[in-house]
Amino acid sequence: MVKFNSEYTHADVTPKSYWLNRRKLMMGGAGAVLASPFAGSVLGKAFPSPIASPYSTDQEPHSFEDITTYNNFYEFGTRKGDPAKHAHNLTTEPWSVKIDGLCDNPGEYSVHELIEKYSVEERIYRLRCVEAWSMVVPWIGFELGKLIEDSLPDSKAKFVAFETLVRPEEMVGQRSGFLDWPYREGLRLDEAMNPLTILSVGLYGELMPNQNGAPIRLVVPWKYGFKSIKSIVKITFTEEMPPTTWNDQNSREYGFYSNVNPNVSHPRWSQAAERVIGTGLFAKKIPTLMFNGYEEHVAHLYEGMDLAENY
Ligand SMILES: Nc1nc2c(c(=O)[nH]1)N[C@H]1C(S)=C(S)[C@@H](COP(=O)(O)O)O[C@H]1N2
Ligand SMILES: [Mo]
Repeated sequence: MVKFNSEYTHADVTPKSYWLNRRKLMMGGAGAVLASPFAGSVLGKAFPSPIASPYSTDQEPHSFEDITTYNNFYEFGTRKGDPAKHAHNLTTEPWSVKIDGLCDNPGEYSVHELIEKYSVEERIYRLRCVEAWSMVVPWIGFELGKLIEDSLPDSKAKFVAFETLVRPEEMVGQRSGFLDWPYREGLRLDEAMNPLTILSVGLYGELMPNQNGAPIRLVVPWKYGFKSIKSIVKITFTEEMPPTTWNDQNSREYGFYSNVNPNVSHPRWSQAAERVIGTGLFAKKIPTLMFNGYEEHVAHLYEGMDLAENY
């Protein structure tokens, strides 16, 4: 069922041995040392032997091809194949992320600086789109919480807002007004600090493919995919709940929280089950799990909240 990426056949390492290695690492519990990502590894990969995170699911990742050809990235068009067709036009170097708002240590960092500073690891997470499909992705990233701690948010900061680049010359979808650009997302500060929340800079050991949100994107595995904003240029600490793209576009269909919840239907379709990408349009759907299966790590964040009300 799982297809391995054909582009992943380096002369000296087969996909199979890569995964066997990873499994060995996980079982041995020992973290492999990550070579400097830009130092030119033997394998020619950006992240040749990433540390395997205990937060990873043990499900098999989807193929590189599935992950990079079936995308949502409206800056490059509204169809699933559009990002793979058009995202190569995006210049991702140089790139910096600005940290501002209610914090004592604002700043602006290049993606290289962030990768050097924070320990990058592999996080294999399920991604569940609000359109009721899912896939499993071997992300490379670091915990957003570490960057937040270093930014010293002040006591008034309650939320974190994110913004994607606006560059219509390179992002063909931004030449239309389909969404109100920039794409915006937000998290409550405690959600952003949860160790599951990562900023991702790659997948399958490589730097992030453009269609997946190069050079740096958010991944929040217990929320619907649209919360995981791509190609981030700004992170802002706020007191008020920040506006978010899909909530602005249609607040009846998309709430701020957007936690994966099989018991709360989208107004136009059920969220109780999902189609696993790559298994075919007519394959049987699988049941969707509360918080996308990450309940033990995040349920406490919503204690006392009505999750049908706060969708
Ligand atoms: N900037 C931006 N980020 C975005 C989107 C988008 O259109 N623009 N789409 C979101 C949606 S709906 C999903 S499901 C995921 C898809 O991520 P993937 O293409 O890497 O699977 O990206 C999210 N992040
Ligand atoms: Mo999505």
